[in-house]
Amino acid sequence: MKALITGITGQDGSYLADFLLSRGYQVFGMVRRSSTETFERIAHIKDRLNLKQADLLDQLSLIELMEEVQPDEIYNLAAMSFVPTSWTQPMLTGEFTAIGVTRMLEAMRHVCPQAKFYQASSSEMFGQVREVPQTELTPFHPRSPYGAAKAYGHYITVNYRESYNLFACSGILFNHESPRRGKEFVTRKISNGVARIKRGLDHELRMGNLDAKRDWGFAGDYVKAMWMMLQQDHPDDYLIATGQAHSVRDFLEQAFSHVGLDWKQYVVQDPQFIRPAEVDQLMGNSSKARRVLGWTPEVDFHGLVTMMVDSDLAKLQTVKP
Ligand code: NDP
Ligand code: GDR
Repeated sequence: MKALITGITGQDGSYLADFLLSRGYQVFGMVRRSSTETFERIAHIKDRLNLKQADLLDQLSLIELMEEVQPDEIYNLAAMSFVPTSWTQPMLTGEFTAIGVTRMLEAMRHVCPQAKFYQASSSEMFGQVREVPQTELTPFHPRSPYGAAKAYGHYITVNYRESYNLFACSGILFNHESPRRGKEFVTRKISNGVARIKRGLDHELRMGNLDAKRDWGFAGDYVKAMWMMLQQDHPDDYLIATGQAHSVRDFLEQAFSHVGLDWKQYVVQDPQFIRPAEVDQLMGNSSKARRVLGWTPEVDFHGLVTMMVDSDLAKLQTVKP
């Protein structure tokens, strides 16, 4: 089986590549050209991957990529994924995160319509939530250009499935984290900040809204759900979440206490990290995925926090203040 992953250099792409290689897949990764390589997360498997250059902004590059690879499964994970940047670069976010999905679907429709397609949709589409917990049927109310772009990507995936009979699935994934998470996202910012303070490299951690609540899971568990969706007889949409919500404050408390520190002595609130519009709380009901796919998360909130802090502490072991 041949799988094509866009966004293979990102957090999810790297875990998905690990998972698919372990199942005997031939894994092709789409990477965009840059002056320096961004292969840190896939360095351990790079020799086993087939990396190909193409870009979500360039339709012909996607068509040629699919002609060359002829994939059985396509996982479209590439996107501009950091919510704050979507306010400063809303047009680019729309091009990557929204129209990029249509470019992928068009390439697949023309070159390999029998392939199976996974779209990385997001709980950010729920935004100002209409009900708690959210399900596949909860109406969307995005609160950022990123959330709006993802809502477009979700609907165009459903639309291509219904219009052209493609095997196209949309996974509505809630926040998922890991030691490979980018350092600007709140969980990794905290785990890295705690490790730096513990090692004497920093004395404070500057944060935004501590009241926001998220349903945080482990990325390694969530990439399995992506694959499971494509193994079904029929394409459909699934919500993936733990069903537990915690505040940013809870995350801080657990992360600092794991290394024997009191978070209140180090955290400073900084208005530069407050967003123009906030998503106050997200919590998902993933009973459809649990029932139909047989998916369950294996890492809980405490396990996730300690995994991330321990990993960052280990990375800084030899760094001197
Ligand atoms: P990351 O930000 O870690 O990775 C994004 C990837 O997209 C990188 O490989 C990046 O490449 C690539 N990329 C961005 N723009 C382009 C482009 N124009 N052409 C080709 N590649 C591009 O994201 P995650 O791994 O965390 O998330 C994966 C997907 O899932 C994203 O679509 C995200 O929006 C979505 N999602 C994530 C959730 C989460 O909690 N992590 C939850 C719900 C949805 P490069 O290395 O070159 O920058
Ligand atoms: P999110 O993730 O916006 O949910 O999108 P992020 O970790 O950036 O923010 C989560 C919440 O924490 C609050 N917060 C801070 N956030 C950051 N980044 N930095 C801070 O200092 C800070 N202080 C408080 C935020 O206001 C927010 O409420 C992630 C991305 O992976 C998306 O691509 C994905 O679709 C969604 O998760 C589901």
